Amino acid sequence: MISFKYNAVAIFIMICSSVANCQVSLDNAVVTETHIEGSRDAVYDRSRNLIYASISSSIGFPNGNSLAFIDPETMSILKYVHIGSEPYKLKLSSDSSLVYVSLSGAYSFRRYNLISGEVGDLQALFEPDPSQAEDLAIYPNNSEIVIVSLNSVSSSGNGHLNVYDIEGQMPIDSIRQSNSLAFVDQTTLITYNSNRIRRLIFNGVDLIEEQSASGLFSGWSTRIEAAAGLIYSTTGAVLEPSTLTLLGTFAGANGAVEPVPSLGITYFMDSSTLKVFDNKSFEELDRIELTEPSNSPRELFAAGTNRLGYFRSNGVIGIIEGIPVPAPCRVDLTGDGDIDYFDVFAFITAMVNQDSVADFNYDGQWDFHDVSAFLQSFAVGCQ
Ligand SMILES: [Ca+2]
Ligand SMILES: [Ca+2]
Repeated sequence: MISFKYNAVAIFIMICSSVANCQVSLDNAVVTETHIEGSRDAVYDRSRNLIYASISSSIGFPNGNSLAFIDPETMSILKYVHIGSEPYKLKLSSDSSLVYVSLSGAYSFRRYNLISGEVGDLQALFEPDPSQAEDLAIYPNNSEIVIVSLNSVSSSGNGHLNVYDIEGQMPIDSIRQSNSLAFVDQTTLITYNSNRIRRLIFNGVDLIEEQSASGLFSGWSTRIEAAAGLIYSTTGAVLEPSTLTLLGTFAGANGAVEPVPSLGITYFMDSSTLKVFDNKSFEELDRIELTEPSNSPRELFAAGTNRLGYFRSNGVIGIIEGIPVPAPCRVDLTGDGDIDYFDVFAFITAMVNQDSVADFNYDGQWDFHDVSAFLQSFAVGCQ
């Protein structure tokens, strides 16, 4: 593992729509890049303060074909869990209970249960030819149900959607041309394909297309993300999902995106530059140039308080510290954006099961101190 750290060069640009956002600065950013051998994707678990990376067979026995657990503070690998042939895309459920792992060598996916440590059954992907998962969207109302965009070996990326529950594929008519997927609320799924956006409703039984629109933004490799009820694209476009209309486009934005709606800002990162934008004016607030540019990041994600993480396709995981990112909302245990009775119930269950999501002070014990910390966070709420 090779790791290096450097201070990025900051360039401040005085364009902002509010006094608060005029203070958004990347001047104190510290970038640490670590090559995680064999890694093909990475996600952050806000409840456990861990990064999970999918590790290919290329690193050999015994750690190839695994899920790696990484400490974002030190970037050390805590453990590997054997997961199957050529793990690739990862998705974490909003309640932090399951990681979905697509297995491109086995044309399948499986669930890994973060509470029990159980490796779920292989679920083969056919449409009807063997397929790989191009994207996965976990149903917010039930983490065991997932909608998968299939990429068949016989045709490239036509975005055929299948739905799977714990028993296997559900008898639901597929919808095509949906390559990048994002739930904007409990039941509304937005999908994107080269230049067409669709709004689908999934109620756990049926998947129904409500509306589609084209020409709002385009590109084969463009992807979408949802945050605070809006859709953000890697082109810089922001979309109102209820009407499929464009709200605006961040000027000069491109690359992996991480919206931070609670601070009114959005980050974008390309091969060499991290930029931060104002969500109201769509103007750039600040940027840093990385001194070691390389492959464009495929993912940009919040990785704890004042910390972003990114994943490059060459297996590099980067951490940028000292920039505005709010503390993760750990008290929202159900991950639905509301702090309520259901989170209290989830906390009690997690305490009884000695699940790490309930270890609020990270000391490996489940006691009064965690209850106290949880109640304090519950009273304060989240940003
Ligand atoms: Ca909640
Ligand atoms: Ca504890």
